Amino acid sequence: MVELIDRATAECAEQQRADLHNRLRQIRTRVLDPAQLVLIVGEPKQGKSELVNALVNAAVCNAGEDTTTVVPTLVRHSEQPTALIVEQEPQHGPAALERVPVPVEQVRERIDQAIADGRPVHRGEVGIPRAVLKDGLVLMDTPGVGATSPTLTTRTLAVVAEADALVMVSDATQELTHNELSFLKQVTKLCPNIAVVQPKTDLSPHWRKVVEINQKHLAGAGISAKIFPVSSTIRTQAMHLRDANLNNESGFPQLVEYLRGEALGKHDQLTRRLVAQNVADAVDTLTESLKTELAAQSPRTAAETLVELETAQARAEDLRRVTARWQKTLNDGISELFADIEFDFRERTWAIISQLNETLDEADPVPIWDEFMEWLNGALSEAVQETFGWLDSRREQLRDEVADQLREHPDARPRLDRITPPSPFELVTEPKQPSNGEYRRLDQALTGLRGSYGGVLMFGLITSVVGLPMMNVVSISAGLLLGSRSLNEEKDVRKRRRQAEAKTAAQRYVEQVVFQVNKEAKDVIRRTHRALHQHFTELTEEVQLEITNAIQEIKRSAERSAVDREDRAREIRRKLEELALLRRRAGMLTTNRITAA
Ligand SMILES: Nc1nc2c(ncn2[C@@H]2O[C@H](COP(=O)(O)OP(=O)(O)OP(=O)(O)O)[C@@H](O)[C@H]2O)c(=O)[nH]1
Ligand SMILES: [Mg+2]
Repeated sequence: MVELIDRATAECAEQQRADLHNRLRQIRTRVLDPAQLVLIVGEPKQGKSELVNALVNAAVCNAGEDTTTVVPTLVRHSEQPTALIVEQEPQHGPAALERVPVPVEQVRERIDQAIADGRPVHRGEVGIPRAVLKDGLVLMDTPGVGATSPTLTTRTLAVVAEADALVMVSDATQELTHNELSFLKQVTKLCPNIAVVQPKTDLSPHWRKVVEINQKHLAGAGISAKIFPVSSTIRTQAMHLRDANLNNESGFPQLVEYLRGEALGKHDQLTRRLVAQNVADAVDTLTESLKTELAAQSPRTAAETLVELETAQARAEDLRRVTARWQKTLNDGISELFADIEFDFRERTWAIISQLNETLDEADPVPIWDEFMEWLNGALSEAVQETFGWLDSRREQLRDEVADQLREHPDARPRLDRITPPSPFELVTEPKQPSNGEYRRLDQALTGLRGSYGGVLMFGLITSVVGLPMMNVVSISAGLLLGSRSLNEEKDVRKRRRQAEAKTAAQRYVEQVVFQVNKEAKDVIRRTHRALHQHFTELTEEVQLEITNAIQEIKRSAERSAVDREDRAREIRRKLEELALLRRRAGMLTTNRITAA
């Protein structure tokens, strides 16, 4: 296996693929390392640390109701008991680690002390002589994940990828939570070798029920993991009393058998799969890029070169035609917009003006003035909105028309920001309410008097013929009648004058708004023209450059000597054969163990 990795690594180095090269180096270290790492993970306070202690029958990890594991502890086999505190030394580079030896029986206190002193503790490492660990089993107690802080989860996840097997601890007092299940789902992708351990069976009378429910949960989530119900407390007691029955009762023998048998047994198979997968991946990537290069090496005949050159030149010619066409479309479209926009808004205001005239022909403008202006402004802003909405869609239409002509870039439509319709009313002064609204009482009295005076005089003279005095019932009545009539006439004249004045003012106002709106709209059109022109010019230039480069490349390649190319092609073909062989061997690693070994 190692030789296979080395061959593949060498090929990667030769093809200057540092990424593939590094990955294979990592795999190599893992294959050579006899240690098989089993990570003990789970939510806080489930009994992870206690489980490790019970497994190795030594209090190497800090466990208890009031202690929380903050840094991982690694427990491996060693003839002599040893303990280390591994500290990160950032001043010696980001990955530099320093190992501080400590007496094994003090390891828990020393780690706590170091953390309390603010030292950058990375993990603890304990080596003890235990049969369980003899075949290279390495246990790692980890800080609780999930509930307390999500960063712990990410840190643990990074380690999970390195682990050979995973033991998820969730105590037997409670079924697996939603969080625990989703954590399991997440980690199966990184490490398919998983067991669920449920400690504290001594505390939970219903642990069998819990295990049964959890089996269903796991099946439902599509996770294939065995469940081991155990009691760390009973195991510790059994070890102390050397009582085999009690040990059986603790559930640990099955767990130990699993860890030493299945987890370790599978290790070899997993490593094979890992190596096969990664070597195959690397070889495939190399093959692919070599094939591409080989295709480029095939010597072109003079005729082929000529055809290619002609195609490229035809493209250039085509581009020139297309450029002329889109420029014409854009310019025509813009001039049309200029003409249309002027007419569009004016047409919308005609309806407003005719309604305005109608209103002011009938009503006296003075009492309704405020209401009238509110209506007028409302109608005008509605018209402005409509005009600019229309302008927006016309701009998009024009952009699409131009873009359609650039077939080389069918999706090359610039985004046009929506125009915010202007508010022209700020630039135009509102018309004032018509003057002479007030008709003073004294003036009214005088006008009435003037009318009645004539009436009295006229009818007084007529009635005086029949001998009545100048001032009589008839002449006075006639005076009153004529007086009120001339008063009414005068009021009417004044009202009409006000109406005429109001109409002129309102129409002038509308004219000014029209002027401002047209000015704004034309500005928008001018800006659109500039933006579209710039965008499409850039696009055309890009295509132009691409074509020029292609033509140059064709010429260069035609000049390159055919002999050189033939040499390189031969070399590539030879490499490809070698890679194919390597690929076959990687495949055999998982199908046929004897030949691969
Ligand atoms: N009765 C009983 N108590 C247990 C068992 N396993 C763990 N405990 C107790 O549960 C508590 C938590 O155990 P720990 O091993 O510290 O839990 P942990 O998962 O390491 O906790 P964190 O490191 O804080 O995440 C301790 O008080 C243990 O004594 C068990 O099998 N039976
Ligand atoms: Mg712990």
